[in-house]
Amino acid sequence: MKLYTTKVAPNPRRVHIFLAEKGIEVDCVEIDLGKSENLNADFVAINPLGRVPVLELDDGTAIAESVAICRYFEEGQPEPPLFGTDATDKAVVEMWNRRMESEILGNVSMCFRHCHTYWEGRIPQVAEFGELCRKNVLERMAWLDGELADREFIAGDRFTVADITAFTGITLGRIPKIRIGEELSNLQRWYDAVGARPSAA
Ligand SMILES: N[C@@H](CCC(=O)N[C@@H](CS)C(=O)NCC(=O)O)C(=O)O
Repeated sequence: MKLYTTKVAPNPRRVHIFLAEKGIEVDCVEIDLGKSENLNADFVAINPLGRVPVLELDDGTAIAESVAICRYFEEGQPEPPLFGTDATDKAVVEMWNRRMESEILGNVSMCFRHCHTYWEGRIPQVAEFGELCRKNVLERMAWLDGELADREFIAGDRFTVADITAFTGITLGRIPKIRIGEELSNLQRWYDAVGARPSAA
C-alpha cells in the first residue's frame, strides 16, 4: 500500500499523527500542492477531487478522506484505540471528532482559503466569508476552553482522533493568524500537551 500525502498539509497530517500514535509505517508518495501536483491527470485518476491524503491499497482500492484512512488502520490495529472502546465511548469520540471537523478545522480551513494570499488565483475567494469563519473559530475556541476545564482531552480522559483533528485545525490557524487567546488557559494547556507528543513532531 502507499499513502499519497503532503506532509505539511493539515488533513494528511491528521493521518501521519494517527499512524505515529499507532506505530505504523507506510510508504509515502509526496504530492506537492504548491506545484499543483494534485491536479495532474495521474493523481486525479486516483482521487477525482484532487485532494490529499489518499491511501492506495495493494488491490488498487483508493481510500480518500482522512478519517476513512484512519478508520482503515484502526480496524487492522485496534491498539491504542483512537476511535473509542465501547458503544458509548465510540459515539462520544465520533461526536467530538465531527465537531472538531466542522467547528474548528472546517472554519479554520475556510478562513485560510478565503483570506490568505496563498490561494489567490487558485480558487475564487470571498474575504467576508473567510472573516466570518475566523470569528466562528474564535468563538469555538472559547467554548472548547470551557469544555477542557475538567477533562484532559477533547473527548474524555484519553487521547483520541478528536484531539488530532482539533490540533491540526488550530495549528493551521497560525497561517491566517488565528491564535489561542491568552485567557484560554485550558485550551492552551491541552494544545501544548498534544503538541509535545512524539506523534506531533
Ligand atoms: N475531507 C478531506 C479534505 C482533504 C483536503 O482538503 N486536503 C487538502 C490538503 S489539507 C488538499 O488536498 N487541498 C488541495 C486543494 O484544495 O487544491 C479529508 O478529510 O481528507
